[in-house]
Amino acid sequence: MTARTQGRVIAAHGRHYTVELPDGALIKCFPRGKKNDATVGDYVELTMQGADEAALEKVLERKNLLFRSDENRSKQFAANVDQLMIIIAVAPNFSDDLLGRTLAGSWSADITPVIVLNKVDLLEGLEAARARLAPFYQLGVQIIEICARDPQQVEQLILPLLRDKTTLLLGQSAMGKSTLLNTLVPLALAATREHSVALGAGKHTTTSTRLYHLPDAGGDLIDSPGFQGFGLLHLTREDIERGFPEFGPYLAECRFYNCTHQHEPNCGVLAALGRHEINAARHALYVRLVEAKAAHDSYS
Ligand SMILES: Nc1nc2c(ncn2[C@@H]2O[C@H](COP(=O)(O)OP(=O)(O)OP(=O)(O)O)[C@@H](O)[C@H]2O)c(=O)[nH]1
Ligand SMILES: [Mg+2]
Ligand SMILES: [Zn+2]
Repeated sequence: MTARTQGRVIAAHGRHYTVELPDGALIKCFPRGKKNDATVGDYVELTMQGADEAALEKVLERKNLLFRSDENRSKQFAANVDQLMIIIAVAPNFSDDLLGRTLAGSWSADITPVIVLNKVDLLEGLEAARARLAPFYQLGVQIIEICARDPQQVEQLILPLLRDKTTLLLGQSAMGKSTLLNTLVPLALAATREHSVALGAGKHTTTSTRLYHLPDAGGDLIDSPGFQGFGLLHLTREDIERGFPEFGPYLAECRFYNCTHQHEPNCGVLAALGRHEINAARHALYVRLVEAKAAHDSYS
């Protein structure tokens, strides 16, 4: 019997994976049998078949898995992530709804999110973008303003956060994820493109998720294709609640232990909402997520 080797998935390409061995060798890896649920960031067990190919035998236990699930599809973003960097930009416009969902997905998976506001050189839209971020400042989320093309800024403001961690870059198309990657890892040579050049909705410049090593810092960065939806149908109502940490201090004031904070009497969250201590748009997002989940469950 061939000895088993361990490695980490650095890229997934439909039917096969690229796995990196501890010595840095890159192995083309096919899943054994039909099961094909490894994702970028996974630690896996392989049996070598020749010098640079192997069978993927087993996905080792995950620390976490960031996931999205919409009505007709679900997608694993990445596994074993220490930190999520949500990239938004002064232009094109970012979606508050998607930003809120991404944060909720991150917190409910126990991954610390950081928001990066990119393209701050586009001064015209800067104040408006900052104003839209006000609720997220209030939540205490770390928000970093950068120009991803500027190596000095990136080195000072972003690099210190990345050391010895696996960081996932996530966000809508054209926000500058791959631009930031290229500034940090020049050898990545990732393609970047003006949004106006992209051929309408559904076109992303980056087409697959991939993990890169930072050249000097020790730490990994995962670049991913932009998304247009972030369904959270796989989360239970309790998981969704964990995606809204600002509810936390008020939960003890709810009369019912299984309060859903939507219509119940003596609800601490609704009371705080009434006093404007909880942001109305955030509570509305929570209700949308819980209602989508309930509708999905009752039809499946
Ligand atoms: N003005 C300005 N433009 C930037 C900045 N960072 C990135 N861009 C531009 O924004 C466009 C989109 O950048 P990408 O890095 O391709 O965006 P992305 O998030 O990787 O997009 P997808 O791969 O489609 O998800 C490119 O034309 C970049 O040159 C910045 O700091 N300022
Ligand atoms: Mg990209
Ligand atoms: Zn309540």
